[in-house]
Amino acid sequence: MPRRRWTGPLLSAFLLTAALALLPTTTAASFAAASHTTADTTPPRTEMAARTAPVPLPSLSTTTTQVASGLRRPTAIAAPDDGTGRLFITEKPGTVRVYHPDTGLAGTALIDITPAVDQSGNERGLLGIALAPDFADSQDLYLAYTALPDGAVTLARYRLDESRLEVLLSQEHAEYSNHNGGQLAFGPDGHLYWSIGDGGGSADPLRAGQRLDTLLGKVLRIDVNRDCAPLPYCLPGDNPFVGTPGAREEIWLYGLRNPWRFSFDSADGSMWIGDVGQGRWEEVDHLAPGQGGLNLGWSCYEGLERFEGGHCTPGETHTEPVFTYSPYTGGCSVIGGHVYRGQKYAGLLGGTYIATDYCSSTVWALRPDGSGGYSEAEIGELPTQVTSIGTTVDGEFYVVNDLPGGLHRVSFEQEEPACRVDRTVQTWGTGTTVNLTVTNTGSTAVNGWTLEFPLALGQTVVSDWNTDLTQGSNTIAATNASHNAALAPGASITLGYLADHTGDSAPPPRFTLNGDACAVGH
Ligand SMILES: [Ca+2]
Repeated sequence: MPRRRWTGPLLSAFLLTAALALLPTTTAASFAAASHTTADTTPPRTEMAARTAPVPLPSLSTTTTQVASGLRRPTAIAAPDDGTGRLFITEKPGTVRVYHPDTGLAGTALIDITPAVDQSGNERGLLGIALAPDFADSQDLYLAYTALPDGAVTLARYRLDESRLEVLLSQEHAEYSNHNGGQLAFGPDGHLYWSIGDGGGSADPLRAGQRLDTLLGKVLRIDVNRDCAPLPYCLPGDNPFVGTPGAREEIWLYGLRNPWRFSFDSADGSMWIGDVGQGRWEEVDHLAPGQGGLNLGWSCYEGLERFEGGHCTPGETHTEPVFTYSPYTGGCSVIGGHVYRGQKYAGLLGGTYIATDYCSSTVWALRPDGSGGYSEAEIGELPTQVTSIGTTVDGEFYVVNDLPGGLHRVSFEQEEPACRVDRTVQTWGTGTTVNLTVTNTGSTAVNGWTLEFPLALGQTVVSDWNTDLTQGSNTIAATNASHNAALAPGASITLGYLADHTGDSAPPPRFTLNGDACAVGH
């Protein structure tokens, strides 16, 4: 009979951090990689991924170098394609700052629209920026912000050479201060895409996600290169709801909660969205180029799970995320990133999508696995409170982080993990049995080990084998038994446990062996 010292799951102190999150979820829930169901709309791009990124995802690691400080709650990064090598960085109060690798962060703001910006609450402010494709000539850029006096989410053109702000489109958003969305990006079709959250509060009280008569809970698509009076922009004729009675014709995608960050893959035009979850699931969506009119589920679904108390429309088809995780063990809000298409690390992660989480700072690498699903791995950590991953004109990555106010250059390298854990899981009713095969993939022998990993929300270990296992708040520490303390290079041992669960039976998503992160098999 194994010794039992389990204290049962407790919510961890990260709730305090979550309260500060720019994109907070409302409760803590457990952190675990979920299944990676492939939606019908997944683009067939596996050949390119396999050709350009031969390094297995678990062999990648991420490092960052801080290059600037003193930013005031930075929210987004844009790179003008004008030969200057600059980065533009938005700050929540309503300013845009300029960074150049040779001269650093300019002290004076390039743009200041603070008189127009409602920056009250944690999530309101200047949130997004996109540069016109012809910015070098036109000096036009686009800003997404919450506007005074009522917090309306607003899209405006800013004419840099005239310092003139011209509002194009706004959506009333007075009731709650959270879930403003805020990403702006030009698609491969030259149209401008803008994400707006569901109007805020909790559990979609406005039922916005599934409604087509509101811009809340949507990604919009408009043509800002022309105007169609009385509109200061035009509605692309192939927008999915053009001519649909009662629908807003700007809508491109619906069923979103708070799509804080999305991006287009510059190689294939597919769209990646990080949609911030409520309490149980954060998600990443991947949509084929030109796929408008899709219903991404909220608030009928949160991630892959039916959302209790949500609003469903009978007969609707939902496009599932390609990656979900539960924030219980340290995350809170997904921060969608980009597919790496730069040169410097092309041999390591070309074609790989990188995302993170505001609270856990975990770096996730995702890419199609060649058989209809997605491979994923955790490949290190970014600095705390990253709000945006941005790219240079050449596709290299930078991040900004919120309250620390820093700008960081991101680097990648190949680093073989010293250990690998393969998981065998059997789940039934309210129980799950997990066997973990731990392999020493390093070059030095291990004598005495502790394997640490998180448990999903509501899981409680009942018994263990081949280990002496202790359950803390939501973390397991499994130490060697007397007969399996030695682990020679290349050798494996198997240990396991039986746990009760209350609905989330996901196996542990990550492991450390004596403090070193392990690759995770299946
Ligand atoms: Ca969804």
